[in-house]
Amino acid sequence: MRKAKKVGVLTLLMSLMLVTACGSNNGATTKENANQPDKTTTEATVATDKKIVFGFSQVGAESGWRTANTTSIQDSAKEAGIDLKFSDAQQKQENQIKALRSFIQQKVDVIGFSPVVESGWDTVLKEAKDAGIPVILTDRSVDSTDTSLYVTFLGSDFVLEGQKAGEWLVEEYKDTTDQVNIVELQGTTGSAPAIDRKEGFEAAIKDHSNLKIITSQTGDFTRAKGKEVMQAFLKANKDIDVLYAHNDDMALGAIQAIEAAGLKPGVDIKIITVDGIKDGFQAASEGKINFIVECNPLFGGQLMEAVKGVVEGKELPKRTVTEEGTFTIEQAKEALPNRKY
Ligand code: GZL
Repeated sequence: MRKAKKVGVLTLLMSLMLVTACGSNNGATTKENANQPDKTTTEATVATDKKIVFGFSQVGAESGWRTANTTSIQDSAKEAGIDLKFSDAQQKQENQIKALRSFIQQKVDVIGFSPVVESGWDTVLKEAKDAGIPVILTDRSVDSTDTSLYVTFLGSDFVLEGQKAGEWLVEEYKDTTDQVNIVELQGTTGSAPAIDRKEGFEAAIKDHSNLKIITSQTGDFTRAKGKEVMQAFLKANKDIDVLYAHNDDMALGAIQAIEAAGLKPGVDIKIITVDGIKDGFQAASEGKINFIVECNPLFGGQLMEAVKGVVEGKELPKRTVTEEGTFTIEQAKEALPNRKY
């Protein structure tokens, strides 16, 4: 009898425990009950605060700027306690589209990406919108006319960067009417920085007819391609006065070609570049680059604030421009020890 009684009490206790466990859904906060304001869910939500899941598709690892940008994003996600799903597209749009679709399938909380080129995003951005996943653009923008497809765009003003480069050149040659032959190494064809840096530079020099872009070609933002294209420029043009490179990496590749041709970079051929990576500052401090327009990749912290803001339902500005400066040879020498990337 006593044994039977014990079993009865035990069964009763176990059934009680079972009911309690189910009632509090084991502390897990699922999406559907996360918004129910009942006490159990609130406690469960607070007690097991779900980490924000942020899917980010990066252009690639083509330049020192990009590497610094990736480090900034990954470190900032860790500091912010955000679960970062990171994908490197190796500079291919189809890889970025694949990554965005995978993030949609994973039902991440927010999607971010730096579009390798401006066009061809409407379809996948509509898929994200239909899935109710907000999208943040960083670094480069898209040419979509439907700005409801993304919440905000955080990045530099590339037209202004090109303008700053052109304005330095106008100042540098203000005392001559001789023709100044300029060769241009463009960034990735179709990318916002390549399109806009060209536009800004041309606008700044347009009233100075002696400042002539005699040839312009993409070096795809890489050192190897920058060197290769500069070799071709040198072969085809005997009298080059200035190189305008859309980023430091192409300029650094071009410097190798200029030196191999027996010419002095920064002296025989003046060099203007954009980004401001440490290697660029090093070359400038040696007098091989004459003017650097900074393009700041260290916006990881601002990006994570934007991700949190979106999740909290905050109103974000459609456009946030990153702060950046310019550096002559003397200024680069001074700044080099403190450069972070
Ligand atoms: C600019 C960024 C560009 C850099 C390059 O914000 O998109 O891409 O200027 C990088 O170095 O490859």
